[in-house]
Amino acid sequence: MPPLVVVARSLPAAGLDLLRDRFDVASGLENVAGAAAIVTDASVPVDAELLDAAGPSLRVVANFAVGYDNIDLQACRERGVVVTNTPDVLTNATAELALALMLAAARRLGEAERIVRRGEWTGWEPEQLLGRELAGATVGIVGLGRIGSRVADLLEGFSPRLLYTSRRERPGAERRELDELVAESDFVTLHVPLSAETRHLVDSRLLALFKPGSILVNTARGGLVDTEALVRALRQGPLAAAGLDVYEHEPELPPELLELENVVLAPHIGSATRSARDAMARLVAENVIAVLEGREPPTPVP
Ligand code: 8YV
Repeated sequence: MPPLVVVARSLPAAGLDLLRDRFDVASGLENVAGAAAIVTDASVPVDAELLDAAGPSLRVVANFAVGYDNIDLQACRERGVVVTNTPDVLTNATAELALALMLAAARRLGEAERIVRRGEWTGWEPEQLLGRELAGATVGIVGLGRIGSRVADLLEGFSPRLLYTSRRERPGAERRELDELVAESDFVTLHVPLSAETRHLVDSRLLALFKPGSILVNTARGGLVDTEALVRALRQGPLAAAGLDVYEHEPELPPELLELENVVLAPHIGSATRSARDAMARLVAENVIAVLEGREPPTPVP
């Protein structure tokens, strides 16, 4: 009998076909007993209970995501289960969405589109929907890892003044402590993983330090931001606007956020391009195949 691979939700054919060629593939966590591999994504919590439901046959949890805050790594380690993720292949797609949200929030695109769709556009107005320009602005990148660095590369044509928080150095950009970065930036974009240390990194204390009229973009994880404090900062300042792709309790969004005109809301689509999702799916399959064939997987989580 080939090993059982259980796909918790779904996986694009680019990866699924590779798995089906070699293994017995089932979908749905109700089939997890006896699985050698589980394919999860960011919306699937992986805890001791799930690992024990799979049982001692389980060798790998392959996350269809670069972020792995949904996985209890300690519980996996204790059971000798390897965890893998999908870095690199979604870096550009996610960085492009961060730029899209910066521009959309700055140019009030959501609000503008709603006016047109409601049939409320009565003609060109000299001072309607005035926004701000990204070119020449000060952009603060929180976390200069793969995605944050790609955002910095993509921003080059806008000739921004770039600030960042990170251990690494970036020539041509200035390193700052987080408090200083938010106080100086016109745009702040988040690119750090969610962990116990970074949960509510952007809280009411930090939001009070943001530059008046600035814009916050979050394509990382909703838990990085205290949503209630964010709503207050969007209503009363100092934030002029926000562009969000991720939320604290996805897919639930607080009604206060939905009512605000100055926030652009996307449904967690950072990596949602055909090429990125296919490459992620292939990498998931390569990780599963490597572990089940007794090899080192290409992208293990450390
Ligand atoms: C995933 C993401 O598509 O990779 C991540 O960490 O947030 C997205 O690219 C999504 O989380 C589903 O796993």
